[in-house]
Amino acid sequence: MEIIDLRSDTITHPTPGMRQAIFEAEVGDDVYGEDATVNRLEMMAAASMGKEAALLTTSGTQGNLIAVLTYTNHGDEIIVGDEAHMFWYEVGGAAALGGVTMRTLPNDSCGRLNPDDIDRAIRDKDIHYPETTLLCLENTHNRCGGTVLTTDYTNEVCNLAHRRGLKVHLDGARIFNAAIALGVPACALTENVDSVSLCLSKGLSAPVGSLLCGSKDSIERARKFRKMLGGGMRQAGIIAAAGIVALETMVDRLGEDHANARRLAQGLAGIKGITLAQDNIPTNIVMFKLSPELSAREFMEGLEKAGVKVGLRDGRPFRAVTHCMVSSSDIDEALTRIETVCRRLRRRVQK
Ligand code: TLP
Repeated sequence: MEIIDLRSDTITHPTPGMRQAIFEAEVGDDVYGEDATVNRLEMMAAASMGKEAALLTTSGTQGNLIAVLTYTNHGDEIIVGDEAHMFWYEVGGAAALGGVTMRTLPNDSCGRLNPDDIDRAIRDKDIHYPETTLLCLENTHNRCGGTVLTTDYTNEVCNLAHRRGLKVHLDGARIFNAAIALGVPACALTENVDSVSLCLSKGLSAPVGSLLCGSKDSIERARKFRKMLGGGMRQAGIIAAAGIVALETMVDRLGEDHANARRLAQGLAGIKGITLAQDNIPTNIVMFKLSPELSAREFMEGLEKAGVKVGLRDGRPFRAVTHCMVSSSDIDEALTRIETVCRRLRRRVQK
């Protein structure tokens, strides 16, 4: 039985083209700035985000943390959404290693922060207060179900933050999903942010790596923090080679993942015992819930046996993520298996 793994797009493997590029990669010592493949990837990423420079980081988590270190001083306060990946899933690194407090504001169902809330949360100058120095956004928004922030919204909150003297960092782990969903170039979504961290190892299927993109000065500062965190890699062209193939070949196909996510959502909505936990499915993430009489643990056990993997965390809705390793027929097969598991659970409850 073939396992259909919908836990995350991070489970994707490098494509044959990536493996070939890794094999042939020209390398050098990147701490000396001498890895031509890393340099090329960083230039490509910067160009795609409309920024002057970029820095290859080991992960999205590292890229976000480096952005915090770059734009803040110890003791500052940063504003993040209460559903932000940076707040939930990055081990509190901003606080532990950056020495900043995270002021959370409610994310709405689209992953937005209310501009008035932001305005109110920014601290005045007062001897009692920490300095508010950074606003963090997320696009697409993971915990809000792969929702997208539009260009207009992003520009509006960037202008507000800049007017009040803050920098803006965008967690753009899935920024290309947002761009494809909106039909705009990715750089339109990043024009006014000071930095953006994009991931190669999610929907783009590369094995490792993210890129922090920003101004030349900020990336120079960021490079030093990457070294401090132990992220100064040597012949990293091995990683970057796959990243170049990812940027060249895997962006335009993301629409297929979005179509498969909609197909999955439509199918799930038709299964008795399941309801969708979001109104629409803009990208590749589908959140869904079980009727209260069905047990989440038994559902997960049933799925495991049936060879379907989905995500479940913190008592939240289930999460299914589409990616290039699942086809539309895999989605149909997953739906058949999920339906069977649900039917069995319902029967057990009725007995
Ligand atoms: N998200 C992972 C898990 O950590 C939850 C996933 O499976 O979705 N920003 C966003 C919006 C992310 O979704 C992730 C990964 C990251 C940052 C961190 O990236 P990595 O895993 O490369 O550190």
